[in-house]
Amino acid sequence: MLTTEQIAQYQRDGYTFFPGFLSSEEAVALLSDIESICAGNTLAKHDKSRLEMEPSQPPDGATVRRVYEPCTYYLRFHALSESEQLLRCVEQLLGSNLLFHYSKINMKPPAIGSVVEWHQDLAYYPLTNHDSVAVLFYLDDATSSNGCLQVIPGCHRAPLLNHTRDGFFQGRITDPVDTSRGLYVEGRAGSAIFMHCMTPHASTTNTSSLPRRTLILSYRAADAFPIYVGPVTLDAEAHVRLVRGRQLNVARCSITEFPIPKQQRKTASLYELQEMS
Ligand SMILES: O=C(O)CCC(=O)C(=O)O
Repeated sequence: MLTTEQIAQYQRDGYTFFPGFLSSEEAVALLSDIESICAGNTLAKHDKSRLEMEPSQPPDGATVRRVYEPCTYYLRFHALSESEQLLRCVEQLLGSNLLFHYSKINMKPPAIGSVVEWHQDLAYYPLTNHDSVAVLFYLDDATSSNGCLQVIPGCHRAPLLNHTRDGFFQGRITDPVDTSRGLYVEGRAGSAIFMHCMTPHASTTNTSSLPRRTLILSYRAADAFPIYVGPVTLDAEAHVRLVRGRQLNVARCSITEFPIPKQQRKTASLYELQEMS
């Protein structure tokens, strides 16, 4: 369960930190599954439906930067996404009717781990309200030198920041970002961060010799319905499932205007989109 202080921090700052959410055995078991999932893939020959490689490596390089939708495809990740301990925390933030939305693993490998530019998650998938949370699990110790998450606290109540240039969605905030207000959220392997979908966040390249693998799961309230912005909405909905309570038939609309993330071309991930920008 989240403590009263953690819930208050989430509401005030747009994120909260939960040290030791996973035991070290659980983190190690997830890491060992990740090794098996990634094994045998190279830049030249890999399963594009399951993962994405770091682009700056030779064709036979085996460095993966993202695993897509682990909670759909792999048992241990699926079990975590429906674990009582996790759903109880999400329920404390979003209420009792909950949809699982999507999952991913950002590998941030040593020395080359790709940068994630400042962005707000909701800009990618407009919903009828803001009740959507990302839960980030550090599977390695994460520090500012291996690219831990950075957040700007307290911005989640303000209107969405601009992510568009020349009419097209860039996947990153395109107006100047006041990074002096940014915080590094450092934490040990097994820690979890509960982050509001409107919280601006980023992470730097991994310049260290240590990996920073992070598993990210997203949930939303069952009355947060997607706004259709094109085929990308269908892709974003492909992994949605009810995990708590019941399906709702009435959309709760607390957002009256929303910029449509119009894509210039289809991209595989946030990384590709931000690199193109
Ligand atoms: O991996 C990170 O540091 C942040 C990831 C993120 O914001 C994302 O993948 O949307």
